[in-house]
Amino acid sequence: MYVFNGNVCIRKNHFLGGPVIDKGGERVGPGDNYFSHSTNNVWVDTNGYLHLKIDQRNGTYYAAEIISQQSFGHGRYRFFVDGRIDNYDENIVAGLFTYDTEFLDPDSSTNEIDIEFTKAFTSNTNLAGKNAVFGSKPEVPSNYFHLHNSGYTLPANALTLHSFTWFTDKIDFKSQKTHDLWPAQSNLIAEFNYPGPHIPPISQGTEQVRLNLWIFQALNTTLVNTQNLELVFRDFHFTPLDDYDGDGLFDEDETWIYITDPNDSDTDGDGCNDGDEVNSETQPLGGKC
Ligand SMILES: [Ca+2]
Ligand SMILES: [Ca+2]
Ligand SMILES: [Ca+2]
Ligand SMILES: [Ca+2]
Repeated sequence: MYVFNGNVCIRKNHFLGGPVIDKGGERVGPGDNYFSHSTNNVWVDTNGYLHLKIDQRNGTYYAAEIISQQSFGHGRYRFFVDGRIDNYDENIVAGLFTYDTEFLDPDSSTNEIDIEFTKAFTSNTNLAGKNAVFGSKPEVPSNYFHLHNSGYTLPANALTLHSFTWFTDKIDFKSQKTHDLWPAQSNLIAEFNYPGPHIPPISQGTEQVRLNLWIFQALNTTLVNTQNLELVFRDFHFTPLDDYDGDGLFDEDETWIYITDPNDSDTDGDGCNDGDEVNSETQPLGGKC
């Protein structure tokens, strides 16, 4: 069911099982930042939480990025955030995303699926006054970043959980308060079910998860609010889209949403399978068929 990459890999001091990026000491994208793998910028604390921090040394800001070793593919990605994103400087950007290194040609796109926290994307008037947005950047059309909603606002709340579920033909995004896997509806912050067409394909299994914290247009930007330059991830989960009993409902959804048996395609034994009963709004746990 779950693959707790965070828990397994934190012991090796490599959250997400991957190396910390050192982008070579030159200003690079995103945002023409210097990225550093110094422990001033990226570290895992004694609780096993990953810290990303923009750090100023000798008058220069250094941004942080980490990349997963594993390519996960289709499935549900959950990011357990601990941080007051609402009080960041307006030019800070945090990214939680997949990125495909097969498409590193700068003229090509990178097949991203993104959740981004920032107040900096003011050129898009739909995002004015917001501090978060769901999006993706498909291979075609090249360099086209598709913002999938009008942005949303993360509240003055430290613990938030953000997820996207990547299917062949859609992406479901969600942000919520609390770290409950299945929270009360009142804790939902934003949700967007994107039907395409800009869905990144699975290419060669080369896409990986990246987490970063950087400065928008860093070459020309001075941070005004330097009180909060950090983002903490308590955990990361990836859940593959398994349907063990072939009834059209994912194992995880059967266990937590529908309370049906993920190992039995017809939980109530009435001759109609669980997926059909959920879709036709009959009762998979009894009653009508
Ligand atoms: Ca199933
Ligand atoms: Ca079932
Ligand atoms: Ca049934
Ligand atoms: Ca039934």
